Amino acid sequence: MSVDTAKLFAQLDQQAIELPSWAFGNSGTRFRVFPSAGVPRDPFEKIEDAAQVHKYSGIAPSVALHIPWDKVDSYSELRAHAEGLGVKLGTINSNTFQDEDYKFGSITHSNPVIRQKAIDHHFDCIDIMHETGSRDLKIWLADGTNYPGQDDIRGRQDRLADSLEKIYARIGENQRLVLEYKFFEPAFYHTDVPDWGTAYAQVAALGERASVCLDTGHHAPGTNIEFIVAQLLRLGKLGSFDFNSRFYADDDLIVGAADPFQLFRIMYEVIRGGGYGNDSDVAFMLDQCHNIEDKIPGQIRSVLNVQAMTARALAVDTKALNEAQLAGDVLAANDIFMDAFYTDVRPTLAAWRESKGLNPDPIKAFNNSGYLKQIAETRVGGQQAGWGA
Ligand code: PSV
Ligand code: MN
Repeated sequence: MSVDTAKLFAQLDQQAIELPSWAFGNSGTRFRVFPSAGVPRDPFEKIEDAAQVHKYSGIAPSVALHIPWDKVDSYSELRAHAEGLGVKLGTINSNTFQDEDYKFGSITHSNPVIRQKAIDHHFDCIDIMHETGSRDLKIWLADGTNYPGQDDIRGRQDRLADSLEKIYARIGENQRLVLEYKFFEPAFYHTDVPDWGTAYAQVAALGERASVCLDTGHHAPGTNIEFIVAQLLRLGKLGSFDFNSRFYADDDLIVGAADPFQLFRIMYEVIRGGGYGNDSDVAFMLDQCHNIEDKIPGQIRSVLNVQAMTARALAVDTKALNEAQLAGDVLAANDIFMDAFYTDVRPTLAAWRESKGLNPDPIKAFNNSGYLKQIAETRVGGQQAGWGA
C-alpha cells in the first residue's frame, strides 16, 4: 500500500453516516404511498434493517429516531437491541408537526398553553436521549404562516427564542440542540426558521451547545449550499447535516443522485473547514424517503454516494490548488478542482472495503444475502411503519 493510499484509507476510516429510522418505513407523496413487502412493523425492526446497511457498508453505525414515530415502552431495551446488532441510537428528532394543536404553530404559538405543550414534548425527547445515550436533539419546526398579516412574524420570532431557551436549559452537559431550517412547506408565506441566518441567530443566542442543522433539500433552487457550509463552519455553528437530494423541492431522494457534483463541493468545504473526521463534531445524517425503490439497498446506495464524494473531495490536491489560487490562475485552479471530481474512486473504495473484510460490492452482497426475501416472508401481520408512524 502506498503512503497516499494508507493516508486515504485512514481518512475513510473516520467516516460515520447516521441513518434515519423513517427511511425503512413506507413513504410516498400526497398522491399515493406504495407499500413494500417486509417493511418494519416497529422501531425494533427498523433498527434491524438499519443494521444491515452498516453490516455491508461499514460506515453507518448509528440510527436517528423520530418521536413519537419511534415511541417504545423501553428505550433501554431498544438501545440494547441496537447495540446487540452493532449499531447505536443517534439523534432524537422532535415532532411538533402532526398534532391538531399545532395548526398555527408549536413553540412559536401565541397561546402559552400550546407553546408549553410543545416545549414539554422536547423535554420528553431529552428524557429519551438520556436513555438512548443520544447526543443530539434535532428540532425542525413546521411553524409559519400562509398569508401576509396572518400573524405577527416578529412576535413569533421572540416566542421562538423564549421557547428554545427553555429547551436548551434542559439539555445535558454532553448533549446538543441542533436547529434545522427550511424556507417553505407546510407553511408557504413565511416559516419561522427559513434559513441558516435565522437558525444561526437563534442558536448563537442560546450558547455553545446549540448549532445549526443543514438539510440539503431545504434551499431555494440555485442556492450555493457549500458557501453556507463554509460560513457555518467558520462560525463554529455547523452541527449536523440532513443529506438527501432533490430536483425540484424537498424531494428527499437518494443523496448524490440528483447532483453528485454538488455533494462533492459540499464535502470539499466540509473537509476544508475542518468538519470531517475524528476531531470534528459535525454529524452526518441522511433524511430521505424511498418511495419506489427498495429501502435497505436505497440506504446502502446513499451512504456509498456520500463515501464516494468524500473520497473525491479528499483527492483534491490542496497544495497545488492553493498555489493556483494565489497566482490568480483561474483555469488551473478550476482544473485541479475538477480533476479530483472526475477521479474514479471506485477501485480504491473496493480495496478499502476489502481491507475491512467487507464485500467490495455492498449492494450486490446485500441483494445476494436473501434478507429482503426473508423479511417479506416473516414480517406478516401487524401494521407496517410509515412516514408518520
Ligand atoms: C422536514 O422537511 C424534515 O427535513 C425534518 O428533518 C423532519 O424531521 C424530517 O423532514 C422528516 O422526514
Ligand atoms: Mn431534515
